[in-house]
Formats: sequence, structure tokens, C-alpha cells
Amino acid sequence: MDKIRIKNLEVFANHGVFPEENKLGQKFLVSAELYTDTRKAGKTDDLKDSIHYGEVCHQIKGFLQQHTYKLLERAAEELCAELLISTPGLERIQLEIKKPWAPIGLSLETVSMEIQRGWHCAYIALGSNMGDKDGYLNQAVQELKKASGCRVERVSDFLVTAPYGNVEQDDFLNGCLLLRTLLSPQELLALLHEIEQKADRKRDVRWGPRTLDLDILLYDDQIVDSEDLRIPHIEMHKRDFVLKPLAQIAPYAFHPLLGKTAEQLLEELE
Ligand code: PH2
Ligand code: MG
Ligand code: MG
Repeated sequence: MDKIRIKNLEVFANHGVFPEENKLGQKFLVSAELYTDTRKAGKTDDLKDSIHYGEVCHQIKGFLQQHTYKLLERAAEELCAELLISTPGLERIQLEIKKPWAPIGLSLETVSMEIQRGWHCAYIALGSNMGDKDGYLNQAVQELKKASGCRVERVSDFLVTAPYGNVEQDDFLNGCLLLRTLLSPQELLALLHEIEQKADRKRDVRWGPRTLDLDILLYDDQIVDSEDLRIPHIEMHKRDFVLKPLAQIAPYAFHPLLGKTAEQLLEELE
């Protein structure tokens, strides 16, 4: 992808583990690569179609001077999030913060850290089969819209579906949404659990009735296999109540293990 490069922007700020660093301050050098599609600006010659690097530089300086962190890690993490959230068109950023005067009692050229952060695409399945089902699903959409580092980009229709599995229970209302997020898969899972808890979700019967169930179906083209989280969702290709709303909002959403689109998986299931 195209990128705009900022090299060694000087900022005097107070980050550091040692109290004298917080008190006296020191020079930091910030370099950034701003990943953004510059094609349109390349055609129109209009700054509105690109990212104003001058504004970004002032924002970096302002941010690093308004906060005092102990670790470069934290300063870089928070600065990346701030820039990604506030800069339209910024897809991804690579950020390096150097300390040329790190007070470690030895001579060195610089110490630095570098991270890369960006927006990810996650598809989330929504389900409810207790109480005000439509209310619970809408509440989940609202909570995700409010969450920091999250943008709800598309929401499917909600459809009434017969319960799948062996538990006798009421019909479900199911849907799916496309989320753009700065959260990692594990952080996203924790957020979804929090939203389920707010909807009075009780975890007693496995696959039993629930006020709100939020599952991560896909996260970019990543494959995750940990104890509490598997992506792609392990059962998604067997469930029409997942594939129908997914195919409605993203027929070409791609299952990285099965090598098929949502539309193809739905067709096969039917
Ligand atoms: N969720 C389950 C079990 N069965 N059936 C339908 N129709 N919709 C669901 O969301 C659903 C289900 C466990 O997550
Ligand atoms: Mg589920
Ligand atoms: Mg679940």
C-alpha cells in the first residue's frame, strides 16, 4: 500500500521510567509510515483526498507532550491508536520512537522501539432467544459502535431461526455485522464477553437459551487456535443462521481454512 513517511520528528517530552526523566524531559525522535491509498489525491491534486502530514506531525508532538508514560511501549501504543482513530484514510501505521539521550550511564546513539498497528476486519455473529431478542441484538450493535477502536460498518437483517442443536428452546433471532477494529482477537473476545454480561447473559447450559450471544466468525484472514478462542468459528460452515446473514453483508467473505466464500459455504449447506 502507498505510504507517507515522517522521519525523525523532534519532540521534547517527559516519558521514562526514571523520575529525573519525568522531571527534566529529553529529546525524542519520532518516525512514522502512514499507510493510506494516495491514488485519489494523486489524480485530484487536492489535500482533502489525502492525509496532511503537517497536521499529523503537530498531533504527534501535542500527544507526546500532553502525556507522561513510563514506557516507550505505552507511548507508541497510545499514539498509534490516537492517530488511527482520528485520521480518516489511515489504514495502518508503523511508528518508531527513539531516545537519543536515554540516561543509562553509557554512551549510545539511540534506543528505540517500533510497532505496527492498524484497522482489522472482523465478522461477528449475533444471536438471542430470550426476552426482547431484537432489543438485545440492537443493544449489542450500539455497544460495539460506542467501543473505543471499533467501527460498525455493516449490519445484516435479523432473522428468526429454529434452534440448532439438541437443546429444547425458543426460536432465535440471528444476525451478523462487519466490525473494523484496532483490537486484537483476544481483546475483541473480552469486549464481546463484557457486552454479553451487560445483557444479563448467564453461562449455565452449553448451547442453551441466552439473552445475547456474540461470536467472532472471521478476523482478517487469521487463524487462531487457543484454548478459549478459535477463528474461523469452528461451526460456522455448518450453520445457516450464521451463513445467511454473513452472505447478505459479505458474500465474498473468505474462510481461510476451507478456501471458500460465505456464499459458497451457504450454497453447499443448502
Ligand atoms: N446458537 C447456538 C445453538 N443453537 N440456533 C440458532 N438458530 N441460532 C443460534 O444463534 C444458536 C442456535 C449456540 O451458540
Ligand atoms: Mg454461539
Ligand atoms: Mg458464544
